[in-house]
Amino acid sequence: MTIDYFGHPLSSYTWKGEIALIEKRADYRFCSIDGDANAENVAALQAISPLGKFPALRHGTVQHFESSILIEYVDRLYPDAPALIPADAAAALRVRLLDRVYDNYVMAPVQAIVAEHLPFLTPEPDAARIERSRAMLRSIYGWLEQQIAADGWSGGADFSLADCAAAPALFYADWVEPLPDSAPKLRALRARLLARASVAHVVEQARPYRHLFPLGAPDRD
Ligand SMILES: N[C@@H](CCC(=O)N[C@@H](CS)C(=O)NCC(=O)O)C(=O)O
Repeated sequence: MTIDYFGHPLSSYTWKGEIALIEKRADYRFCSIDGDANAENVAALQAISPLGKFPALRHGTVQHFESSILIEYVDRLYPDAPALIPADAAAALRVRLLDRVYDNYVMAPVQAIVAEHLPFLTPEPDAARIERSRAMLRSIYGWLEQQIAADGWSGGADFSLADCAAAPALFYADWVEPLPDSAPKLRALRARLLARASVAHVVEQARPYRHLFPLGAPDRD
């Protein structure tokens, strides 16, 4: 049975879940919530996700929102594809930790900065909030640089849930607060992630929407 996957092509958390669907070779249909033509998809999303946040998925009678949760569901649904959450308990904890770090300490400040640059959300940008969020990013870049291996993936030797979170987080974070030269492993990880087919797919899918992102470097990547 095909999974209906609701999201927006430009959305970082939509990328996160779709990267997992592609990695797991899942049978899914991308149900875009972009524009007036997709009112049915918007209504379906709102019926699943209490605040209308995306992504969400529907698989028969099963419904999930929250990207990490729906990735866990997809991971178990397709056991023949490489696991996104390791079977080993300690390794799984490590992967889940990095997933939380990328969502809460990288994507959250990125979203906060972006919100301050969207006049329909924030008519009067708060410079102090922007600087606090940038400082958070600089701090977490330093921590991540200490954590990752020179040639591995985000949560260990294998591509995992942590990479599904890291790919969009590092993609957009670098547009907002560039990864510094002092974080060469993190910069290399971002490049490795962007070269992966699943990540390249979501990046390409978002290209026509880049003008909607108020910051960044749309001419590269
Ligand atoms: N914790 C959620 C975050 C989802 C989220 O913030 N999605 C953004 C798009 S990237 C969204 O729904 N924005 C619209 C809104 O907040 O109304 C998850 O992991 O799925």
